[in-house]
Amino acid sequence: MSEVDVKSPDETQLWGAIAEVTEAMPMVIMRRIVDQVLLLVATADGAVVELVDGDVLTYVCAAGTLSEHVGIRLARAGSLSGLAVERAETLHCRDARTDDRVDRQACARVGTVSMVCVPLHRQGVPVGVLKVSAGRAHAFDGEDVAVLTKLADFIIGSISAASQIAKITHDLQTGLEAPGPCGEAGTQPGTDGPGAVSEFVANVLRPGIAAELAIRQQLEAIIAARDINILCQPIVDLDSGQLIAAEALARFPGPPDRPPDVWFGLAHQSGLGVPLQLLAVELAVGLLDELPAHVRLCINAGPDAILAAELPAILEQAGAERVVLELTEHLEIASYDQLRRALSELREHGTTLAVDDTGAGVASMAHIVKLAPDLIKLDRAFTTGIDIDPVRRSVAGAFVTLAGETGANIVAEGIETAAELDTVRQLGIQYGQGYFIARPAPVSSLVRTYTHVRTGNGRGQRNARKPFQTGPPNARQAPSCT
Ligand code: G
Ligand code: MN
Repeated sequence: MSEVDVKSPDETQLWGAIAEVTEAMPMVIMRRIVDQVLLLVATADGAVVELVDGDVLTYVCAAGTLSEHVGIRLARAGSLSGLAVERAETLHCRDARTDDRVDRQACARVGTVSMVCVPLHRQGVPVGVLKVSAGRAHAFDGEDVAVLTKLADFIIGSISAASQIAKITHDLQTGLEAPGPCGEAGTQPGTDGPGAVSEFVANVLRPGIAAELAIRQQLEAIIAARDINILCQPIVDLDSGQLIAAEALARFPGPPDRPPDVWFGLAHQSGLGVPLQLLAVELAVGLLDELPAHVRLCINAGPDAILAAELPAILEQAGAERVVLELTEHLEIASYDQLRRALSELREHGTTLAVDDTGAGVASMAHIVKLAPDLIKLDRAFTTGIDIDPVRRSVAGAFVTLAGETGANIVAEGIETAAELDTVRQLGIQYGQGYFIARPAPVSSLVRTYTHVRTGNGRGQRNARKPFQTGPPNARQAPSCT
């Protein structure tokens, strides 16, 4: 397995990210201004920043009742905004229907009856207007006018600063790219080059952005090189010790050494959650050939991966009917209907469903109720110390009942001691997984050793029920296990 280099994101990516932030900045600031103004002046129902464009004022950013009018252009002449800009003075209109200074037609069009227009000037040059409006007369008082007037400098300062930063950053980039007058690169000696500068700028504008990009690059490299190692951990019948299934567990190359759930979490944040999960699924099903034909392969998948259009084809390649998808808890389910539809397509091809980490959170209970899984994987939290804790025993017992009533099989995860194994078996849990039985290992070593797994006294196959084959209820497609 090749090591992934942990280095800073490359120059173009960093500048690209900076451009994304800076281009959006003046707009983001104006958006925040209009939103906050609506909160500040409680009687306002609309707020807008209008910018001067020759003889016209354009609504560039608006909130509340004015938000639907973004983009409209109104003549400066004959409007209260235009007059406020011209006089460089805050103007207050108590009733637009009787006020000669306003453009009545325009007011009627946008539903404004009273308003305050605050001119925005930069170094004496008119830039635009901040206007708050209301659909009723006399909505504002002298105090509103005073507060808004006081804020004008701050508002124009924020908008100009954002625009200026965008310009300076652009100039800085072009300066660094172009060679200096004597042919030297545009960086100062003693710095770490344009990479360090762009990283500095990026991190000032949006803290952590360079680190995010570096992680994204790492993930892209992992996906491109298909650099995930899949280990398998046996799931056995606790009575017979027979290997029933194996859970495929992804392990990622370092450095840095991160647990798989952290990698998948980072991938999700970077927008690469689905491709990374699908790669793990694809690599896992590739191991099916190496496992005995009766052994199922349990593969973890979030709801987003289950909904991915590519998943059925990936499973089809290698024997969908031997795959058990373990639905993980980490992401919220946007629509159970949608998920059920995707699952029923997968179930038609014989793939079965497990609910992973059951009991760890409330989501797993909803999954069981709404998705009728074929298999319930009882979270390690219940297994740990189950032999000495009556509460854990009673909760586990309740899940055994639930599984029985819904026709699902049940696996105890995380069995670490003989006493835990004995206890879960006594509670009627038929299948188990955990370090006491075997640690995750390469598939070849699992195949070599699974017959020697420790499962207590190995009482033989007492239970006639076939592994993971569920009862007849509802639409489940129980594949045959030989
Ligand atoms: O959430 P899920 O059940 O898929 O998590 C499986 C993880 O639990 C794997 O990373 C695996 O290495 C780990 N694991 C498996 N068996 C045990 C166990 O007995 N004890 C502990 N602490 N971890 C285990
Ligand atoms: Mn799992």
